[in-house]
Amino acid sequence: MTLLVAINGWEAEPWAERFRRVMPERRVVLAAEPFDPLNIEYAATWKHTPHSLTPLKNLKAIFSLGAGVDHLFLDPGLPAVPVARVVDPDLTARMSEYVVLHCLMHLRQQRRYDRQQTAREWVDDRFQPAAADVRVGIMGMGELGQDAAKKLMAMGFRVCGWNRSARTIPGVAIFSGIAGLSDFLAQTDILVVLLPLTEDTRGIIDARLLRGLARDGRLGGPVLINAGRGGLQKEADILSCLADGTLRAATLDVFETEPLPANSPLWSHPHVTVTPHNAAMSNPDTIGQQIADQIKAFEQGRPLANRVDPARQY
Ligand code: NDP
Ligand code: OXD
Repeated sequence: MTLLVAINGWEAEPWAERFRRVMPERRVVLAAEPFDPLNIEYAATWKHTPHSLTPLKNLKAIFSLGAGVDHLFLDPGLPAVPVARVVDPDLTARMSEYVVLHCLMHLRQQRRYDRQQTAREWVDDRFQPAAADVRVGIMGMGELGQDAAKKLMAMGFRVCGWNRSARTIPGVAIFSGIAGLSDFLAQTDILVVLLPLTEDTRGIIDARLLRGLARDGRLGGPVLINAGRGGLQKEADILSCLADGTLRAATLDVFETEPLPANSPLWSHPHVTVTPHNAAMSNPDTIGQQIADQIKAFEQGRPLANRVDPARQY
């Protein structure tokens, strides 16, 4: 069997090299190389070129090399075979590092101290809120949201979550569906977005939603952290909410257009922290081995792990 590695936007060679090492009995080809489409039984992809998988008539499964699968469903020619995504403890831990780091940056006002250091200004603030005074609301209590919640609680933050379905998570009040959204927002000082991008969630982070965040928190105004997908947010609304005080600050890892265009006002906004969609990078070492194991199990007749539901798109 042959595995096709079809990647745009990331370096493909380290993935092919890793797959060759962990599945020496199989052929691994890059999309840029010549290959017979009828020999391909598996495809491992990140933002593959739309329609490029359509000729793979013997394809048995597609593996997303990221946790998010919105890139797959952008392809109208996606073959109707099972799709699996990444669920990886390494990736999950990286995302929680990012979320905890940026919640603490906002709690401890680190961007302001950076500016003060540049200006050589000594301002002695004695009365800073503690993590226990701050409420973090996580939209998307899946693999990533649940781990981030645990680690935020270990730091002392008060955490609640918003999900599609109801679920019980010790120590975390869970709100579900559109019916639960306004109560969730009303008790959130720092909004952490870890939702997948689907037809239901596209553009959900808009001015209306941001106006629903708590106004009585200890940070002097609500804060947004989005590490889910750029398509979830309306950047013009984020900027207007920062301008009129609806939002105090934002940390954004993902953007409507990536890379973030050089002329975006987000780059130079004093209350916006920009990171280049690397909150949690997929690691070929861990994920290459997982996909090799998944293929082996699948070929032994076991169900594909981390299967994506095409109807829900996550
Ligand atoms: P999961 O599928 O495990 O979790 C998704 C969660 O979102 C589920 O709890 C689900 O609720 C909830 N959800 C989905 N749709 C809705 C909706 N319409 N309303 C309310 N809740 C909804 O995904 P992960 O936690 O593994 O990953 C989340 C996202 O993080 C990825 O899709 C990807 O976009 C992003 N990501 C970003 C990275 C980065 O570097 N910036 C790295 C990795 C991932 P329910 O369980 O009830 O269905
Ligand atoms: C992912 C990502 O979905 O890196 O894994 O964005």
